[in-house]
Amino acid sequence: MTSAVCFHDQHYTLDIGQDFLDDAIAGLLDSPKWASPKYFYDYRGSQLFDAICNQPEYYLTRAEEQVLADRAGDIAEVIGENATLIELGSGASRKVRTLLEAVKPRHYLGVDISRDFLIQSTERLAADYPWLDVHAAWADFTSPMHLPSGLDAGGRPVVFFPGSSIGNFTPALARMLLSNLANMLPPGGGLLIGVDRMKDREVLEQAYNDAAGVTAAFNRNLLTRYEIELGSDIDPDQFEHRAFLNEAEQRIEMHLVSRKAQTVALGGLRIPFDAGESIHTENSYKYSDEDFKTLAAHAGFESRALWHDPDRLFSVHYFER
Ligand code: AVI
Repeated sequence: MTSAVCFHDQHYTLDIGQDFLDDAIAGLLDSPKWASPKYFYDYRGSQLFDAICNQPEYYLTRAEEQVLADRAGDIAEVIGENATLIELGSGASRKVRTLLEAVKPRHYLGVDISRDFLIQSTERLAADYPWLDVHAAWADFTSPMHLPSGLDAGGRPVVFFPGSSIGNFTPALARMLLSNLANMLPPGGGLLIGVDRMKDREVLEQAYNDAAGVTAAFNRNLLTRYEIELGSDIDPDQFEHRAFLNEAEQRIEMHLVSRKAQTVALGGLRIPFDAGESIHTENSYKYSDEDFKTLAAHAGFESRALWHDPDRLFSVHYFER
């Protein structure tokens, strides 16, 4: 599937290349069972993720927003004038507003897998910042991308990858994704990236088990998509949300655990679950600053700046190719 959205008379296309049913079946036939977290983000999933960001336990968003607000001037200085800002996983495009106001780039390109959410949020940006050339690409940014022509303003192209979304990839895949970005950028191109830091188990586990149950709803929404979009008879309520720190792997793991022995229909197959059997739905890796710099260096990025919130919960790194 290919789709493009454009504002201000410019357009291009990117391949989304997703096959939801094949991926869902592959994950549920495997042992242990898994699901790809990229499928969290349909319209409802994106809304739920937005609601997670407002939960008191989910410190990541507030900490990153504080870094961006406190350091907007420093960030603008390292990026320079006439930049092109490419936001990956732009979602509600909230954090980027602080940056846009400080950096005043010439072009903005939002890239997201959630099409309608992307269109809405980039349309809002285009309306709110009439001086900005706004583009949107419905794309799975885990595939290699190229910089669309027409976005060259003589300034620096900078990828903005907020939210510690890089943590949702294994370190090996994260390195590959960063290498793809490095290949997409010209020498001197920038990468402004938010990375969650390793910390106490309690703080981390609370962030993924909010009292209001929003993260649980976000996790189960994946199964609602299997039900509605893939015609499965799976009942999301028969699966329990579980999120915990796997200290050895330095990651939070999210699972959906079957409340009973059951069989589920999907794509013409019948898939058995034992009581207590889990579907591993997400990893959220946490990094020390040095470990993340090393990972980025292996992908071809040099560290230029690093900022933290006052409680040092979260890091915003700036790298150049
Ligand atoms: C998008 N990503 C960085 C979030 C995270 O913290 O790993 C997704 C999320 N999963 C549960 N809560 C939030």
